[in-house]
Amino acid sequence: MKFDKTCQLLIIGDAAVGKTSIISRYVNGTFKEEYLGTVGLDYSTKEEIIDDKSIQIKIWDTAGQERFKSLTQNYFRNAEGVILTFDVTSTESFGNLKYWISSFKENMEKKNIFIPVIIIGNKIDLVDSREINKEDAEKFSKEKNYKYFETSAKTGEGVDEAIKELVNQVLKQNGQKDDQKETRNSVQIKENNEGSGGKKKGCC
Ligand code: G3D
Ligand code: MG
Repeated sequence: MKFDKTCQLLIIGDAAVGKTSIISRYVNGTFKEEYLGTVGLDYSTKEEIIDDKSIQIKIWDTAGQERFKSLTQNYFRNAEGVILTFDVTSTESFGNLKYWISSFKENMEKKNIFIPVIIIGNKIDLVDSREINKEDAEKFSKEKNYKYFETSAKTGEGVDEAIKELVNQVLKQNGQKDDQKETRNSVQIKENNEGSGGKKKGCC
C-alpha cells in the first residue's frame, strides 16, 4: 500500500515505564494482550488519515536494551519525532528524563536539526501510588520546550491525543522542510535565469 506520507517516531525512557504498552494501546487498542509475543520486533505501524492524506506512522520501540542504557546510534537513525516517557509512580524514571534527553541529542545523526519531542507521564490510573504531580512534570517540560501529556496505557486515556500531537508536529516540520526546499529550488532557478541573461550583476 502506498501512503502519502510516512512519519517515523521512536519511544524512549526507563525500562518498565510502559513504552511497549503505550505503543500497543495506540496501534492495536489493547493492553497486556498481544504485545508480549512481539518483543524483539523493531517497530509497529499504524495508518492515520490527516487532512485527507494517508500517513503511515512507524513507531520504533526498544527490545529491552534501555535496561542497560545501551541504545545505539542505529536506534536513533531516521527518527523524525521522539516520545520521551516516564512513569508518574516512579520519581526515578522522571529524574532519568534528563539522561534520555541527552542520549537522543548525542545520538541524532544530524545533530543540529530540530526534532519534535513530547513528554509522556504514563500510568495515571495508579492514582494512589503517584509520586510525580502534573505541575512538576509540566514545569520540567516547559523548561525543555516540549509538550507534556499524561496517559494510561491501561485505560487508554490520553494515548491517541499525545501521539497525534507529535505526528502533527512532525508533519508540520516536514512541510516546512518541503517549503524550504521549494524556496531554495526557486532561488536556484532564478539565479540560473539571471546567469543565462548574460548580464553579470555586481556591487563593485
Ligand atoms: P516498557 O516497554 O517501558 O519496559 P511495558 O514497559 O510496556 O513492558 O510495561 C511495564 C509494566 O507496566 C507492565 O506490567 C505493564 O502492564 C505496566 N503498565 C504499562 N502501562 C501501564 C499503565 O498505564 N497503567 C498501569 N497500571 N500499568 C501499566 P507487568 O506487570 O507486565 O510488568
Ligand atoms: Mg518494552
